[in-house]
Amino acid sequence: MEKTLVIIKPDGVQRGLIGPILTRFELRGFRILALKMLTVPKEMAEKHYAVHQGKFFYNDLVNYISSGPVVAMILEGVEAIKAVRLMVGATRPYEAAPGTIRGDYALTGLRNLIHASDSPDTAAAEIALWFPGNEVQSYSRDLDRWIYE
Ligand code: 3AN
Repeated sequence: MEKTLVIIKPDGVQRGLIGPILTRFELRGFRILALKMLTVPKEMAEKHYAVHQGKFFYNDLVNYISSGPVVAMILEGVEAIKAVRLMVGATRPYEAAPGTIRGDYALTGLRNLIHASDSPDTAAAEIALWFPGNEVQSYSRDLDRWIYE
C-alpha cells in the first residue's frame, strides 16, 4: 500500500468541487487516512513548493496556494501515487485528458484545482509537512476485500 498527499487548491474550494473530487477518489477505492481544511501559512507554502524556488512562477504559486482555504488529505491504496496522478491529469489544464479531474473541471494556468505528490520521496515529505503529529488514521474497511484481490 502506498500513501499520497492530495490538496484541493483554493479554486477547487471556491468552485464547490470538494465533494465531486473526494467522491472520485472514494469511488476509485482509495482509503482517506487524513482530511482537513486549512489556510496555508506562507512559510509552509514556501516549503511545499521548495523544488520550484527560483522559477518564474514560484511566487505566484506560493501566493496562490496561501490565498484561501484548501482541503488536504492523505489517500492510501495500491500504487496510489501513480494512480492519483493519472486521475489528476496533466499540469496544464488545457492539455489534461478528458476524464481526469483537471481535464473535466479546469482550463488554465494556476487554476488547476488540485495537487498530488509525484514520487514516494515527495509523498513522504509532503505528508510530514501537511500532517505533522498524530493526525493520520490507520484502519481497514470491509469493502476493501472487494477492491483488492
Ligand atoms: P503538478 O501540479 O502537475 O505536479 P508541478 O509540480 O510541476 O505540476 O508544478 C506545480 C505547480 O506549478 C503546477 N500545479 C502549476 O500550477 C505550476 N506550474 C508548473 N509549471 C508551470 C509553468 N511552466 N508555468 C506556470 N506555472 C507552472
